[in-house]
Amino acid sequence: MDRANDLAGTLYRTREAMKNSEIAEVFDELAHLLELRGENAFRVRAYRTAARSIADLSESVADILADPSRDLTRYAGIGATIAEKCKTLVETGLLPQLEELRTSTPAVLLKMTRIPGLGIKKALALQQELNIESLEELRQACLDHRVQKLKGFAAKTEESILAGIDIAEAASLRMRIDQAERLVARLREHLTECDAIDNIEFAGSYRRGKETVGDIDILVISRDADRVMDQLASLPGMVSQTARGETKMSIRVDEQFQVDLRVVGAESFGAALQYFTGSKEHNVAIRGRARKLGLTVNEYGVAKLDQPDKIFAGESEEALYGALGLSWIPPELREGRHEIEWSEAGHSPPPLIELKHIIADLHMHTTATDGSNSIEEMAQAARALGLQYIAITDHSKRVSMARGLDATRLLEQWQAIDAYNARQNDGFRVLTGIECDILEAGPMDLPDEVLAQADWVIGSIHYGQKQSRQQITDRIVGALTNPHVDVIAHPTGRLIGSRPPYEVDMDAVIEAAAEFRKALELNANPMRLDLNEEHLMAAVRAGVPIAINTDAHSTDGLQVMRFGIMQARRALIEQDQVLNTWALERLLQFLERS
Ligand code: DGT
Ligand code: CA
Ligand code: CA
Ligand code: ZN
Repeated sequence: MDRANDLAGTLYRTREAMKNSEIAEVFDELAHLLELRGENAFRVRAYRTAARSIADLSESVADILADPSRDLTRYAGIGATIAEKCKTLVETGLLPQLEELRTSTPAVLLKMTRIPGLGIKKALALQQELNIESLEELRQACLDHRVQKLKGFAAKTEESILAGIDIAEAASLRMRIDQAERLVARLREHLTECDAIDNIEFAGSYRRGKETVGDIDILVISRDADRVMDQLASLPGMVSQTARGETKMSIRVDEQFQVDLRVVGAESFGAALQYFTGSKEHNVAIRGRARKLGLTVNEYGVAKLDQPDKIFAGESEEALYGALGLSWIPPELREGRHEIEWSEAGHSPPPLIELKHIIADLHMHTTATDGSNSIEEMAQAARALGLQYIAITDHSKRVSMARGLDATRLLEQWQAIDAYNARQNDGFRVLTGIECDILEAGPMDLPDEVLAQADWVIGSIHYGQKQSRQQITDRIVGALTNPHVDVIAHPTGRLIGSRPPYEVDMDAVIEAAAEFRKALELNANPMRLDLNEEHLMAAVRAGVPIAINTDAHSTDGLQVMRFGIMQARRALIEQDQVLNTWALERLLQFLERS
């Protein structure tokens, strides 16, 4: 049998087939890179169209390909070339053309396009006309005012580029949690093929569920470190080795992600896992506690101070924490705050929210605006996830780019929702809702008498994000005083790694939410995770209920709830503080709409 086929066959069986959203992402990236290289605009557009249609398909590309009686090219936007690439992606998880483009595109161009507001054309012009080879050189060019002398660049553009360089630099340093998750899956799959490996854990900030991750820390149990390291070095894709010792190794993947590997024996796996999960602050506190007990802790286990060579309790984390008189501490709490005090005998940390507690999702879009699925499809997908009710919250008319709804279209949508509910007999309920813009001047985008008819009203800021702190705060607090507004979505507007939060006085917002008995959203999209941990803790302290929502724009988008749960757990949030864990009657009572 042909070896390539054989390999593809193996991968096909062991890998979870690529999801449509992942395939779409590949084509989007392909389009982006081709565009960066000044490729033919038709080709670029063809890939973008393909990405869009694949993301919108209601069936999985992998399933269609697996069925010999069906033909992927019969779907709109998918020609023979695209279909062939889909096949490669589904079978191997990789696209050689993309890998090659990634390596041959000047890294500085990629980095420049991460500068907010700097498009591809401007980035290319800067790179070519000023011979820019790094963000540092670009910064200097801005400081020397060489940028504003170029055609098409104003003094104001130069200023905003300068401000954006920090954001672009930070973005290229840390990966978002969803990127980390994908890299972890890729590493896990590849390492699992090596039979010298007895166990694998991913430690560090990834295990602690931080919203961004600096590098991936892999811990492996094996007696043959060399074979493990060879296996990691052979990871398919763009991999360069940056360091290799006897039991540890570092590699760089796709020119941007750092991965650290450590190989340990089974007898010290728990201690190593504890040590490399961190955080550094948590570990410092752990060592402090050990010393008070006359003990010492390191990555091999625990020992008495006067017998440092007699190491014990290294095999598991439970054993290690237990040896210090502590109960096991969930990784997402290990930040060196109060977790050690709680876990001292008798005090366990509060019972944290779990994904299974979530029975509703109260922020999502449909084809009426910029979503890719219908009300029925969103409801069906939510049901399949075990949810009991959802709210459909499309955009209001101000968001014209997404064909936001005016009162007439909104009322029509609500009629369709009523009709849908009337057809159900399993208790699942779709609430009528709206994501209503808080206009630049302050008022809501739709009249009160319309909002009054909704089950659930979200207030959101999408425009005028550059306004002053006072203006933005007044807008949000103003919305909270409107009796029909129930919640503020993504309250600070940040996009992780690409857009800073707007200037807003969150203390004032939280205070107003508490006073008017409103909720605040934790947007679970890994690009947002907004509110952040600190604001979540302050909100909960003030008694403000949190709505953890996906803001899904497709049925796939409903999957991101897990990222929100992780963020909430890190903020010590419990089930009862999350409004979409409440039975529908309780929610309606809270909303005074029952
Ligand atoms: P990251 O990668 O920046 O998102 O954050 P971490 O927490 O994954 O940090 P990393 O990768 O530098 O190190 C992984 C863990 O190893 C860290 O959480 C705790 C442990 N560790 C590393 N260096 C030190 C150190 O100098 N002292 C102590 N106590 N622990 C360390
Ligand atoms: Ca790390
Ligand atoms: Ca590391
Ligand atoms: Zn939304």
